[in-house]
Amino acid sequence: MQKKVFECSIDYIQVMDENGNIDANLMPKDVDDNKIVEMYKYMLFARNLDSKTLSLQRQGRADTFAPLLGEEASQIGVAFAMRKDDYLIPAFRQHGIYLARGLPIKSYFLYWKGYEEGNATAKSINALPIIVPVATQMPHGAGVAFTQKYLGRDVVAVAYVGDGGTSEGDFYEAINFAGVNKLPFIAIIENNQWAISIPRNKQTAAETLAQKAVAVGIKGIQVDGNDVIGVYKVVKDAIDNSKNGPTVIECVTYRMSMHTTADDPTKYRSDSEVKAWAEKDPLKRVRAYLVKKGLWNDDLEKKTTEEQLAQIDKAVEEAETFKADPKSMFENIYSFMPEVLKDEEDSAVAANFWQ
Ligand SMILES: Cc1ncc(C[n+]2csc(CCOP(=O)(O)OP(=O)(O)O)c2C)c(N)n1
Ligand SMILES: [Mg+2]
Repeated sequence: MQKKVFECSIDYIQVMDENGNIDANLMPKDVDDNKIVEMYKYMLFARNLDSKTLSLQRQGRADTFAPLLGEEASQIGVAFAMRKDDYLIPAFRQHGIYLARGLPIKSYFLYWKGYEEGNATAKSINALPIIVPVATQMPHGAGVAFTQKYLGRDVVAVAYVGDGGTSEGDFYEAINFAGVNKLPFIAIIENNQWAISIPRNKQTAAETLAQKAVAVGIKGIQVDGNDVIGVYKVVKDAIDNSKNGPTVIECVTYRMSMHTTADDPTKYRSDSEVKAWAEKDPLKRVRAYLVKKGLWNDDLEKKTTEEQLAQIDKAVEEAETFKADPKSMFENIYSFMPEVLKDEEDSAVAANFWQ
C-alpha cells in the first residue's frame, strides 16, 4: 500500500506592489491613507536613523553596527501590527522596530557607544535587548510566549531571526517547542538574502524559509518584506490567530547596505543584484502611492526629514554627554554578585581606572 500522508504549500502575500498599486482584495480593513502616511514617516525615520548612525560610526563616534537600509517595511509593518503589551525579541538589525515601538533614540546610541544602560531601556517598551549571537534569541522568545500563556495573558511574543539564523538549531528548537505547546509566538524571518557573505541559496536547499514551519506542524507564510502593508497584514492575522498557536512569517527583503560597518559587500555580490533590488525599495512604492493621492510631496519629505534629524541630533548629544555609572558593568551580570566579581569591582573602584 502506498498513500500520500502529507502535502503542503506556502502562500506568498503582497498587498502593495513595487509601483504603489494596491490589491484591494487583500487590503486590511483597518488600514486607511492616514495610517499609510504614518507608516511611511516611520520608515523614513528608520532610514534617517540608520544613515546618521553610519555617519557617526565613520567619524569614530559610534561602534560597529548593522544597518537596516532596505529592510524598513519588515520592521515598521510589524511594529504597527503589534499591540502595546506584546513582546519584541529582536536580533541585532532591528533599530527600526525599536524606534517605532518607542525606544528613546538616546538609548540606542548609548548601546552602540558600548554602554549597557542603552540596552536596559528596552524593558520599558516590552522588548529584549539587542542580541548578537545568531538565533539564540529564538528560545528566549518561545520562553516569553510560554510565560504569557501560562499567566493567561493575551500577549504575543514576536521574535526576529535572519535567513542565516534559520539554519541554527535554536531556531528549530524554538518553533518546535512553540508548536507543541501552541504558544502565542510569531517568528519573523527577516530574509535579507545574505548572512554576511553567504547567499540565501547556500543557506538551505528548501525553496522557502517559511516552509520550515511545516516540519514542526505550525503555520508558515511568506510575504513581500518590502511591502509594509503586506507585512502589517500577515502579522496582524498571526496575532489574531495566536490563541491557536504560533506562526512563522518569512519577510522576503534585501540588505541594501553592508552586513555591518566592518564589512565590504562589493567583495562578494554584484552591483546588478543591488540595482535590481533598489527597484523594490520599500519606501519608493509607498511614496509613489501617497504622491499619486496628493498626500505627500518633496516639501513634506524635506520638512519631515529635518524634524527627524533634529530629534536624532538631540539624542546623539545626550548620548555623547552621558556619564555612565561604571559599577553598572559589574552589577548586571548575575542576580547576586559572586565574591570574585565583588573583588574585581572593589579593585576597579580603588584604582579609579575609568577616569
Ligand atoms: C552563534 C553565532 N555565530 C556566528 C556569528 C557571527 N555572525 C554575526 S551575524 C552573522 C550572519 C547572520 O545572518 P542572518 O541570520 O541572515 O542575519 P542578517 O545579518 O542578515 O540580518 C554571523 C554569522 C554570531 N554572531 N553568532
Ligand atoms: Mg540575512
